[in-house]
Amino acid sequence: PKEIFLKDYKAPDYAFQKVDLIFVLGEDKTLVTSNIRVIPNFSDGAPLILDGERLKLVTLKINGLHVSKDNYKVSARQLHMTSLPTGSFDLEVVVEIEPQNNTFLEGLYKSTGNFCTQCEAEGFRKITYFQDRPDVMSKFTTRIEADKTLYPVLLSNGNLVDEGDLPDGKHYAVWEDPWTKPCYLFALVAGHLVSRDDSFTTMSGRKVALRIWTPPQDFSKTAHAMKSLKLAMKWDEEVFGLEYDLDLFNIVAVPDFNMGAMENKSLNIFNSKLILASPETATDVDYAAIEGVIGHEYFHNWTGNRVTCRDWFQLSLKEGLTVFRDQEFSSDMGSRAVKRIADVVRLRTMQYPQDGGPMAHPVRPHSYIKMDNFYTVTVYRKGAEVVRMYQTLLGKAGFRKGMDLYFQRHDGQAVTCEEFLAAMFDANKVKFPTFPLWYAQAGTPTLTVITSYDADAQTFTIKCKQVVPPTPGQSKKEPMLLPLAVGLLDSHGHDMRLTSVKDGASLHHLTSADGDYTTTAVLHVDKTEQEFTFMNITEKPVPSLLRNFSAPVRLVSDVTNEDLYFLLAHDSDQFNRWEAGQTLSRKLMLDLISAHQRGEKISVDSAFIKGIRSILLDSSLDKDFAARCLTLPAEGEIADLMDVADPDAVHIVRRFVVREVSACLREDLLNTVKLNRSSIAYDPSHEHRARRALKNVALGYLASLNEPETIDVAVNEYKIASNMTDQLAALNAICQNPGNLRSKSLADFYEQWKEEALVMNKWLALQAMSDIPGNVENVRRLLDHPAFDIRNPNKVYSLIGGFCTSAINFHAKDGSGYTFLADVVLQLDKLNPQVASRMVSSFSRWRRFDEERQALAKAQLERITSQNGLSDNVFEIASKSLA
Ligand code: BAL
Ligand code: ZN
Repeated sequence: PKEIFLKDYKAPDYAFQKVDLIFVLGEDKTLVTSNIRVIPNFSDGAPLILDGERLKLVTLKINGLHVSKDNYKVSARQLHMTSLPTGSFDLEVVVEIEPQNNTFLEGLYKSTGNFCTQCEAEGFRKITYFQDRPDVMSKFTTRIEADKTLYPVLLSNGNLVDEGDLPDGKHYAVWEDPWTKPCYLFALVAGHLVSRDDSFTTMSGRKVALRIWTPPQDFSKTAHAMKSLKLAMKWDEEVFGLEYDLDLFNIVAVPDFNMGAMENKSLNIFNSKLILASPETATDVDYAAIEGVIGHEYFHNWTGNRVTCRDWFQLSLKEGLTVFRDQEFSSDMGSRAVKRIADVVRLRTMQYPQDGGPMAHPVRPHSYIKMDNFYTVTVYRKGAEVVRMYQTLLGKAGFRKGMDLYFQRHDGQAVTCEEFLAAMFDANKVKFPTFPLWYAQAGTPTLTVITSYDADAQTFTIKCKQVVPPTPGQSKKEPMLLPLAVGLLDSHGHDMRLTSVKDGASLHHLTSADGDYTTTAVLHVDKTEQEFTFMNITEKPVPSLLRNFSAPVRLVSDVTNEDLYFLLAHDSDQFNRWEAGQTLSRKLMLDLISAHQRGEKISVDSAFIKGIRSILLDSSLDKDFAARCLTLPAEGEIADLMDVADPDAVHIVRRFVVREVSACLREDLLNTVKLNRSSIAYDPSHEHRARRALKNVALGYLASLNEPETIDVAVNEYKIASNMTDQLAALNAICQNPGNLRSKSLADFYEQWKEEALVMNKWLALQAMSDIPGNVENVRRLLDHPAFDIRNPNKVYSLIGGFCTSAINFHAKDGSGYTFLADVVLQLDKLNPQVASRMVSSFSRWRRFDEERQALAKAQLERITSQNGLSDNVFEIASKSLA
């Protein structure tokens, strides 16, 4: 397979000014005709090279005349044309494709009988021959012809400009998109669908029709998505001054979809799981995810569509920025602190391992074999942290100025990360020379902080040391600017006034909008070693470091346990209150793991239990926040902090701590369940979501005791549950303990929900993620269950992806988990390489484990890479994992 490098970027030889597409959709074959106005970008008569895969070329014409066979060559991936006319010309290409046999779910394919598309990153080349790259932007019109009974609804981008009947029971529709776009934003849908209709009046008074399309039986489950869409449209106007630019916005939900959703211009296509919700079938987590992703795809209309990427290396230009925007949207819709906590947990449990493993890559990768493999947590989530750092450094108003300038300069263009950075810096008249390194250097920096107080001088000094670790292909790293937000707490737990700070020899006065001091200072750490001294500090403070997680680093500090309990109780920065508890939990578990490995008896100290209890009983806290504080760091996060990951020891210790907390706080936990039970019908408001979250965390703790009384509580919660959040949480609590009750409850849940595919995915995931011993056999059996279908990505993510998150079963000492995953990957790769390569990624951290496990995992990776006909997708991940 060929590796593609950022450094080799060249502008395209030809522009496509206008593209007219005609689709004749059929059951056996689909004919695609494209008429393209081609304009040379340079004057050297370069060949025209079009990308195309799995296409049957039917006709090829230039200016209405068939192209001679001598003047073109077709290979498996390209159509290569020479002897072209000088100047502009019209190119007509007719191809035949078979969407009904397209199991890759890229390009045009069928899902439950309907036609739909997915073109990002490189799916358009599976529809027709094209310069399939984001810097080729064109105006598209699309004519669709199809059977009227089977496909009464015909949709594409832009405005519907014509429709009508055709002979033989067929009909047609013509869509015209007035905005230029790259082909990855092209979309087409044809099917038997119904729409929920609504409208939104934009800030300039234009009425936009909103339609969310689903199969008829799902109509009732789209109200939340519609509400979220209207909130997102309003939010983007209020926060960024960005208005929608067409009179129609369509969303279609499809059950078979590789990604979560896709931001095609005015015709978003969504994985059903991110649209459909009812209280009975979707959890609070689903509701929040739907709101966030509806926002995300809508926000792409400006950050992605109006201004797009020059090449795929720049993916984070649109994805990091749009994730940041959706995070801010969700924060404004719900609890800011809880959203930040959830995002940081995701970053630390998913992105940090990637940054520390063989697939580590910068936010802007330098090379790829398959672009699909770079829709990663690094590009998306570390990318969003980079965007957040601009805001932390420039302030909210400064960030907005930068965004305004970015759109002013680049509307309608395909640009690079440099252009975004330049707009941010130019608008604020700043230069941060080491900040661009965030785009180029992979690896999570470690920031070590040592503090000291000088009572005589009344100064508090923070000594910083940053190390960016080596990663594959990047052995040497430079220090980069990381904003370190710091507050200092006095002995009452109040924020001290911070008036000035010395950075080396220069003194900076600290001000906030309304005074000559601040309570959170943002220190610019941009050297390997650096010292900051706060002046006029009248008593020894407790430092609150990296407030709101101001930079995506691993923080190591000399803050004591006593300080951490103090911060847990008092910090005005809610994120850092939670973080103090997490740091204590991590330290505790790592200590207990070492003791356990030495064969010592382990115990949980009473201060820790007391800390947990104070959170549980603090009625002033937001209950969702309390629920987060009561949730211990996941096994994966702890294992990731060990020199050699020991999944068995981590599992034993974490479970031990959970049981100890439960045993000590049994009565308080029982009370928490009782007090937070919903007595009324499902209420989606934050207050009620928070009550459910706290109750369900308490229920999980109680069930871990596996005592008749606490199990009865879980069984009772299961029986009285009026919504999926409570029902699934109770089922989860019950299923912690192997036995008859577990089997009976799973069977009961299955009987109740077997007709609801999305609920069945939860049922599969719950079993797959289980840490009951020897679960691999159960998961293997589920492959043959009617609720599973290897062709449906959601089911694969639930069952196979779910299984790989259970460290003790996936990393079972006998290698059975590794063999299972390799078996599935090889089967899946033939059907859907994108999904297969996501699954094979679970192997990538194999070097973190002991020698026996390493040997077993390596053998399976070698088995995969030696397979004939392996996809480029799986080859890239598996071979890089072995390198
Ligand atoms: N552009 C692919 C899906 C998304 O990130 O919105
Ligand atoms: Zn996106």
